[in-house]
Amino acid sequence: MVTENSQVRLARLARLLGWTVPAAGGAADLAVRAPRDGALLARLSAQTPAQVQAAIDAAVRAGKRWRAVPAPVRGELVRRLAALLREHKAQLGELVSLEAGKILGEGQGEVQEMIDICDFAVGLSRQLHGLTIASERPGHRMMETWHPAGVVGIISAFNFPVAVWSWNAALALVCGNAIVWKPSEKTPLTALVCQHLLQQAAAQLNAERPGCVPEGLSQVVPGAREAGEALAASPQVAVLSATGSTRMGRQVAVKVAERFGRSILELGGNNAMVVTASADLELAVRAIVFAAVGTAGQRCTTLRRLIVHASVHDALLARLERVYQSIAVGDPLQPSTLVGPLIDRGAFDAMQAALAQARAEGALSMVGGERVCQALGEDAWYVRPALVQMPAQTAVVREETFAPILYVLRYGGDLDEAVALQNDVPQGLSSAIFTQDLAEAERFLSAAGSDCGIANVNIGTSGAEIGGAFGGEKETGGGRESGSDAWKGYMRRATNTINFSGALPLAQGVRFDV
Ligand code: UN1
Repeated sequence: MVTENSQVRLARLARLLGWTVPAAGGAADLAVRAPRDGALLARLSAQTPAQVQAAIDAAVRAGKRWRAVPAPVRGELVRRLAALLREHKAQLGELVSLEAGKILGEGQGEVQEMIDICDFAVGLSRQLHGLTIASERPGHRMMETWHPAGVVGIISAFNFPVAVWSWNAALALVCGNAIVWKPSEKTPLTALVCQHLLQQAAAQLNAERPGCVPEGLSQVVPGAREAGEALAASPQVAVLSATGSTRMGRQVAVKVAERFGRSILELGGNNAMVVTASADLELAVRAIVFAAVGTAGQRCTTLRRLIVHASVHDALLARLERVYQSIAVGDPLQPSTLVGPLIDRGAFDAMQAALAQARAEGALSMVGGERVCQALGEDAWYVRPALVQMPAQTAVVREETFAPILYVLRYGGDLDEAVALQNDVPQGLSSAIFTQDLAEAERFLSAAGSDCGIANVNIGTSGAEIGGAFGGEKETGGGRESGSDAWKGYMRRATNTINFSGALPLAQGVRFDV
């Protein structure tokens, strides 16, 4: 049952956040809907390419001033943003649930992920380390220096409408860049709230240090495809970080490469878990269900393929079928719900098409997949997560369908067979193995094991922490965001050689006497 009308809830949250929902004006061609009941939340105007260019121009101007602010002071802006996020975690988390349809705990978790990356970035603001390098010439020193890249463009997806922005924004800002953000056209409201909080953080810092944060440092350009294309095409956008489908990434990557820009791509995943004969099945079931049906199967790290050893296959499948039939699907704002709605009708249609294809390709059994909770709204698209046993890794299994479908495959031989299946897809984001056998775990993590950017042992494929680099190989795009040394993607590297010898020896012993 839907308890509170979505518009009423939006108005209440906006009030608590001190933010005003934009009134429909101009073209008002972006209709924002609440996936939980299909209600219209707001109408915004999509930004035209000329408006996006104006935002980029303003960001270029701001970036030139921001790069001169010492990095630890830039960190102070992000520290203040983190404080505001802590203060408003409950409301922003709920707004994420309202606009993206994820359950309350996941909405809160997403804001926690923002806080975590902000904290990480604050520490980083005192650690943008270069190197010193031994020079082959006497009386010389070499070093490596990191400078801001310039303007960083961010294209984000509906499923993590705020956390993925923060991975990019927090790092880009401490690294000395200005940012221009095109949020998903399905979730622009949460983006506007983030911008509102960042502006508040900037005003606080400017009150203490007048003129520190330049006007226009952060721009949000709600829009559809044309707005993203304008970001990709502009030579003034030094780095473009794009999260979304492989189809979108392919277009963005080509456009950015054409002008020798840099892109950070975080695209589709087709994540698998190998369950070996020695696996702890109790633990595996819990990990599988969270990874496969959490966020209604709409994470890029969602578990989509299960590769199970023949000796435990039937027992595991029977346990999973029981859980799948009883899992709580419903209004994401009800605390007891575990699976909320799909984002929209398009997602539902794509899921049904994939299931029909799976049947045509010889599915051996299928549980779930049907539409449920129609009473919550005619334009609200809830499904029972689908568990589909397949005879082989057919065409549909090799594709990413952004919905809760878990394909189950059996392997009978040794681990090499399972790893070959796991790697035999175009995508390479996340992967996992459940095993109690140390040698199997190590083989899975070795160079001959999983070919993904993320490889886990005895945990699922999703729910990564911010401390590690996040991203994947092959059609996932190769980008790395978030922790580890991903910050280097937002900076340009300069190699410096300094001569304090009074002579002019040349490298490689070259003689050039004039
Ligand atoms: C995404 O789905 O785009 O690992 C990001 C996770 C989250 C991030 C997912 N921390 O599931």
